[in-house]
Amino acid sequence: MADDNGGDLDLNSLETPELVEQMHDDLYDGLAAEIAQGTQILLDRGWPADKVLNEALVEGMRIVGVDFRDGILFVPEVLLAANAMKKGMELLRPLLAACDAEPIGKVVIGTVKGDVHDIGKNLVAMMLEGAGFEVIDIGINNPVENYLKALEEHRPDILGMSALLTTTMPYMKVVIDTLKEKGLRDDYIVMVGGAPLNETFGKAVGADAYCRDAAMAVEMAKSLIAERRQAPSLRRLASA
Ligand code: B1M
Repeated sequence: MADDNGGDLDLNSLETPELVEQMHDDLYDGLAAEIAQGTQILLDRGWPADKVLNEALVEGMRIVGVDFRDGILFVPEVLLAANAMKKGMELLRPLLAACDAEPIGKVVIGTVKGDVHDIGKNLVAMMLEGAGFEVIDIGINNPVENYLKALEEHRPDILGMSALLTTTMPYMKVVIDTLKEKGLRDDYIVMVGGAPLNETFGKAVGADAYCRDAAMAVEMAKSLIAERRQAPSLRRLASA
């Protein structure tokens, strides 16, 4: 990253709004070290981690996404941008996940088969951890067998699935239908998310909730767990 005179630009010398704009440019250019430095400067200037995440990193990645869609950026450049975003997220992770309390629930989360997008899923995992959930992240490109294995091993309250492609999102139904066939569907709360999904799709595949973003995933997880924990006593009352 160079300044207008061709010299190295000192990110520390920028006013905060210019720094945020510069970070959008640096993310676009896949400059990981600069993104890490900019993230740290914003934190040092007192920005909360979620503000840095949303205004500097997620907004920068939104701009990348538009030019990727329009054929201005290609996979290698977008990979560099994703890598730069992850460097920033690494610094935010401990801040977003700081929580000493007992876990309020357990979540297994992973991106579905055929899909390697993991930034949104990682963000959801981080925010859930920050809200006090224990999160088991099974990564990307998961066939149904991986989900079943993780569910059996970890016995979570919630199964979370992510998909970013219109071609991979139908796989969520494969996973849910397999759970049904095995008589396991009611053992878990199933939450789904990813940019191409919507509420109607979530209902159609048989999920308990569609989550538009990470904040909503946290709210949903909390309220669905509370509902489920209350349900047995309600059932007892109904049969009394
Ligand atoms: Co891809 N890609 N990509 N890509 N990529 C998209 C998704 C696309 C929309 C770009 C575009 O055309 N505008 C497009 C999909 C079109 C479609 O299907 N409708 C696309 C395409 C086409 C492709 C390839 C096919 C390109 C190619 O090879 N020709 C290819 C497919 C690879 C594969 O998966 N098999 C591909 C590859 C890649 C990279 C590898 C280069 C890279 C991924 C790197 C990585 O993730 N490690 C990449 C990226 C970075 C993107 C964009 C630019 C950014 C995605 C992202 O990280 N967003 C994306 C364009 C876009 O979405 N604007 C694009 C930021 C993130 C914070 O948001 O992931 O939406 P998001 O997550 C949100 C919510 O959706 C929600 O909460 C998150 C946080 O708020 N959420 C959940 C997500 N998961 C959740 C799970 C939950 C709950 C909520 O569980 C409970």
